[in-house]
Amino acid sequence: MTRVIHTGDTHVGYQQYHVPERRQDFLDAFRRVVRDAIEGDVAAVVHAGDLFHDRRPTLSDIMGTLSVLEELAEADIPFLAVVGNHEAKRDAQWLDLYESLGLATRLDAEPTVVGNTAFYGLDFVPRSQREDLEYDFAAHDVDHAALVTHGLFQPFDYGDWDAGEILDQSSVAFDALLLGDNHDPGKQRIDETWVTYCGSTERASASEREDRGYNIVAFDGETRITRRGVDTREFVFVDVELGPEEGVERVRSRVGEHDVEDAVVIVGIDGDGDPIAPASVEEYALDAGALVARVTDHRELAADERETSVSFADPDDAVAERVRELGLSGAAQDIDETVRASKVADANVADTVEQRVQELVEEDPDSLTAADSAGDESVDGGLRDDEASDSDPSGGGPTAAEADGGQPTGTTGSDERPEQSADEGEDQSSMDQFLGGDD
Ligand SMILES: [Mn+2]
Repeated sequence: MTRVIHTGDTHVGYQQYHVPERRQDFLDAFRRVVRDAIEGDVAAVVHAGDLFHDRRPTLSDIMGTLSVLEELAEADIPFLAVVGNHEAKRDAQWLDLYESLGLATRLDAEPTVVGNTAFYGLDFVPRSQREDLEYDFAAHDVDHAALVTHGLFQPFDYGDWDAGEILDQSSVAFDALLLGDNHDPGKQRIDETWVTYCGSTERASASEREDRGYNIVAFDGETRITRRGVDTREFVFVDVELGPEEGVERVRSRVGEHDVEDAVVIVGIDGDGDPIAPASVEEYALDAGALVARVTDHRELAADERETSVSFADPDDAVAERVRELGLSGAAQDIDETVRASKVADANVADTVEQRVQELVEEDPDSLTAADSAGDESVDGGLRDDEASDSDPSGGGPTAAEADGGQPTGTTGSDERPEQSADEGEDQSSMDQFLGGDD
């Protein structure tokens, strides 16, 4: 029997809600999974992509992840992984750095055999490039085979990549597809093959209400998939339906029913009643010891007859949603990321963009043509996990400010203005330093 942990969507480096504690939480969750692997003496940790939240993790994110992988290596447990859409760089990948240090194996079309199972990998592939895929995997001579990959797959909801098609076309018969990208865990069968998402290990969005965890997959004649939870920071969800005469007192008292110490408190207001200043509720929760408090007043959204429901509790979400609706080409999204969200210091944005446009045009003269429709491969978040990599919290700038101030926002706004610090640029480690690659 070969028993492995299947995890993914770790999103190390995500400073959610702009608080450093949240950034630490994502790394801590990864460490918990690895310690479970060591305690449970599994044969391998299989990672289905998005180890990092974006393609420019800071040096401390890289070092923190390194120390977790070292713990795993000391226990002689291999770390087998693929590259997800959030962290993908254009050339060498962060995973290659860890592989060069003997701490990881980047799975590919050749089998990596652990016990009685051959593991294969397929990195995230943008939609426009999927037609060319051949699903040509080298043969193995063990009892079982699993493919690890990253994307939104049918038959799961929101799937834009057909897992059944991969199974039909693959040169190797798989017992399981171990997937990342969709942060909601799930498993389904396609004929004899299990297709399963492990889910994220920390809440990368307030829409991830369920407890977080990972899969344990055992290959032993048949394939068995079970789940185990990960201890994460408390999120307190308070959904208040106000009556006609009710107001802020009612909301506060509902929040007061919960122990919010060190928690992320997410308050949603619906129904009738008086207008409410979200700040007063957020202050109340913070006074009670909450780490973060966010209030979304759905009544304001309803009054504005908005067709889509966007959570303005996190302006990053709102911006990511709008960018997604624009249906930009991959190249345009790349440039948007540089201008709005990346950690490029303001003073360097113009030069960086000029350089990027030149590179893009050299690579492919058509790269700046608009995508056919919103929701093409350029969409780097959205349904996938609600937090596009473009929504990197350390950026912000005019677009974020517009979305935050120009919409009927339910948050205070004032505490959410991302700090656009030129200093941050200095903290950026380029992989060039490590691998000599060209990013
Ligand atoms: Mn993800």
